[in-house]
Amino acid sequence: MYRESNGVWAGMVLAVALLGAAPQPHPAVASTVTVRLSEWNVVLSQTSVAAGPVTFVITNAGSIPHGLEVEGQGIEQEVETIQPGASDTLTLTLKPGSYDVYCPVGSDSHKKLGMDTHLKVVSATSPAPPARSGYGASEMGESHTKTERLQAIRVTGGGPVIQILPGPFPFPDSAAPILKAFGDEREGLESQVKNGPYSNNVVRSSGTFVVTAWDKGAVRDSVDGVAEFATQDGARWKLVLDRVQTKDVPHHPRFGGVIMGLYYHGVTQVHTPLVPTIKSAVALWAFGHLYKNDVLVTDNAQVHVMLLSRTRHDGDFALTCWDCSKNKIEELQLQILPGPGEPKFDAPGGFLFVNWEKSSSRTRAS
Ligand SMILES: [Cu+2]
Repeated sequence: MYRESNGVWAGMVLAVALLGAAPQPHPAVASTVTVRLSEWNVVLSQTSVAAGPVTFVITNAGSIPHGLEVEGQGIEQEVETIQPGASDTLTLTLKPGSYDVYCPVGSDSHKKLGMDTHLKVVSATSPAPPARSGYGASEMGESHTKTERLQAIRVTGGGPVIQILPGPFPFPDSAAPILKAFGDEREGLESQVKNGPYSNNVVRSSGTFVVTAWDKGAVRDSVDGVAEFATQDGARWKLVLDRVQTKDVPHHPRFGGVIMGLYYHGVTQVHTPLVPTIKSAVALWAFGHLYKNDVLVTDNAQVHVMLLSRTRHDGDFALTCWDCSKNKIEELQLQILPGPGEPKFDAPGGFLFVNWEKSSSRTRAS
């Protein structure tokens, strides 16, 4: 950053003076790291920086509020939540070592969705770090580290099976302030307040569902599973899962990949608030082959699978909580929508939504 050049130094003094800060005669000038926050990335202007004072110039380029925390070498510092389009700065004195730089919003749900990166701080006396490695380079390095995680979960649907029909969301007042932050997507979501898939309009059903998901990081996640169930009208449906959707579609309603251990929805501002706040053991979006009474409906059904903390009462299976994140993780949800550009299904609301209320799971490293 600092160069022994009178011209540059004079310019910096002038710039500092114009900003209203006292010009410093001696170069204890903080290094600057530019941070760009969005769904779901933290991108640094450089991946390493010299030890000493470091100023993070943080911009929220996303569409929901984010924050920034720097953690490592005994330091744990964060900024206040930054609104979309706004900026903030954070100046820290950093010793050599590795630091975790992430978004702490939503009890680390943003971090799990990918808002996590690392900064290396090198001794000021060692050779200077590359001035700028570029945005792309830092992102690529991160996705490589993520591919090292390998985990599998097998979920078996059990307990009462219910079909959820369209109806009003039972916690509209709780969802309203969160919906306000959804910008462009707000309108589409508001129609779901009156008549959406998270309703108390429930009928008993029957069926089986076994699904296995592999979290292999980046684009290699995979899924395998078959669901068979009957709907209210007596139709028999069969879904054969084909592949995980890996493309991230921020931030509602789909995300890419298999995600384990996520706290989201409701108050977290992660995905639609028209689902209570829950903790999920596994969540994913996938494509599948859908059959109705043994006749193929589509090879391109869009499928959401989630094993989550229980959201419904025994008995009437009404939604029981706006914050359900402390409940036992045993509700297996299967939502099926037509493929992009395809007609609605011949079912109430044009979608299929079935829960197995007391399901079980096994995880293993693979
Ligand atoms: Cu965030």
